[in-house]
Amino acid sequence: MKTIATVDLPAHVQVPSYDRAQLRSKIVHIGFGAFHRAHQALILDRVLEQQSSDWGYCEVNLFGGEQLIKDLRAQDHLFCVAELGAQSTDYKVVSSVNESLHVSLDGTQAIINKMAEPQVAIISMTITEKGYCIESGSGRLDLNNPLVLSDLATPDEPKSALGFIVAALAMRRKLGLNAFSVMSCDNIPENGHLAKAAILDFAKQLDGEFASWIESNVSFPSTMVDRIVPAATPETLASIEVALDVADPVAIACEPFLQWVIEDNFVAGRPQWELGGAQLVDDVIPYEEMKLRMLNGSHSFLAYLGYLAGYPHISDTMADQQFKDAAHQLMINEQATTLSMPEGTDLQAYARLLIERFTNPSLKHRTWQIAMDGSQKLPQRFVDSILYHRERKQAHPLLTLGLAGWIRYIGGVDEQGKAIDVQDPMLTQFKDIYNTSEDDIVARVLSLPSIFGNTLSHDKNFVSEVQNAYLLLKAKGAKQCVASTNTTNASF
Ligand code: NAI
Ligand code: CS2
Repeated sequence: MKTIATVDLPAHVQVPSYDRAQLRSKIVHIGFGAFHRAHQALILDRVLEQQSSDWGYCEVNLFGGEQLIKDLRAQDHLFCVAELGAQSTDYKVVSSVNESLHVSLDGTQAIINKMAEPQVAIISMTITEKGYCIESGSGRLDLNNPLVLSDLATPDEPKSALGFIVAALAMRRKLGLNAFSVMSCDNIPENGHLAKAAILDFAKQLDGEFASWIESNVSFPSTMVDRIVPAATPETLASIEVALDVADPVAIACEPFLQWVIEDNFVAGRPQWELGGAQLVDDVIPYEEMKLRMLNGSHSFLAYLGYLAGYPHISDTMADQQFKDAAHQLMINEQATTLSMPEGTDLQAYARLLIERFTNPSLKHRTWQIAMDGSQKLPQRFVDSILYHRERKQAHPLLTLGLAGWIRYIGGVDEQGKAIDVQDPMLTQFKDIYNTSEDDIVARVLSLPSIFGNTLSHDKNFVSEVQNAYLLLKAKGAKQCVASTNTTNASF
């Protein structure tokens, strides 16, 4: 069978020029999904183009993505990244992946053994927000999470990413090997601290002394990761096939923009990511907050209200001037104002760039995809900023409207009366609230402590503001509400 690895690709496709034989699996990455291919794997590839180095990836999938791993192996671990600009597309073959494992193809032990090999210096992760099994209210491990309960009962047969990491660290300690660094590349605030809390809480349940060993030997650098990478669709794969002249089922399309800010804190070395465009800094937190509130916060606002208004993609919401203005105002008036950034950061320019990125018509990023897992995303995207404003008695009408949009969305019925396919780990709780409430849906949703903490539900004015926005949404629909909540008439 012809694959990307066996054919001569057309001249407009950038192909690797370095010797792959030197690569070793020094980074084990958990979560070979859309994002990792177009971000960390591509950045390492850029580094390898500029410097002779043995840093390579072993990709691991624990949940789903089995066919993807089979396809990846069938094409010698090569795949194409297509960067879709508003006018033109660049195609690049990424070759920084050395090998791959899947729990159902290779078994649990093979993955633990790989992570315990002496050359492994970093375990990185893009496992989605819910992969960390954290209670967002407390930031601690959720000891009632079914995966955690199962892994603590049988630590040699882990299922969660945390369980695998802890089992591999136990094996390394037993073998007298050094530890590795654990690097989260997920969209969660202080992702390094959160990964550390989850892993230490998990290890403490097994053995306090082992947990202290982890604390002294493992580092957990935080990272801010950014590139819009929608899920691959048959249409994007078909157009990439035309450009490559061969099918590539592992190919992924994304926007041209890319950013990676990494806390420089690695116990066993790291690639020279700077050569691939990453920024290595001492403190990532301000960059994370900027991105989570301004980019992801407005993404979620557009996703819930855009979906309700009947817009399938983010670029469709941007073609509606009222949505575009509202997103910009949300960024500037209600998110940027909550941030403390290093001197010289230009948040106005950042917001302008975000609007331009969201507008890219080549990028078919579904509002439904971004709307997924809201219970895991809202705390860092909306709630932290809402708390900031309420402490200062400042108005936040767009955050309130976004939140009301989410509450309407999780009700599972759109403005045309059609069912919404709501995907969320808390779906059962949402359904229970909707099925057993009369007029108190909003109040009951706002009383979910794992999303909203314990103070907001006691703030009567806040609850009634969200209730009013929710009722208005029901009565008038998302388009009218977005238009009437725009606080200035200035068009962006
Ligand atoms: P995806 O759906 O393509 O891949 C998700 C990956 O997570 C899969 O490899 C799956 O095996 C793994 N996974 C899911 N649940 C898991 C669990 N409980 N434990 C372990 N692994 C689990 O999604 P995609 O686009 O790769 O995004 C993944 C994450 O990357 C996002 O949730 C976000 O935190 C981060 N990210 C994504 C961006 C994007 O635009 N797609 C941009 C910036 C960050
Ligand atoms: C999006 C993000 O799916 C979502 O929730 O908001 O994945 C977004 O595309 C990225 O964070 C951009 O870096």
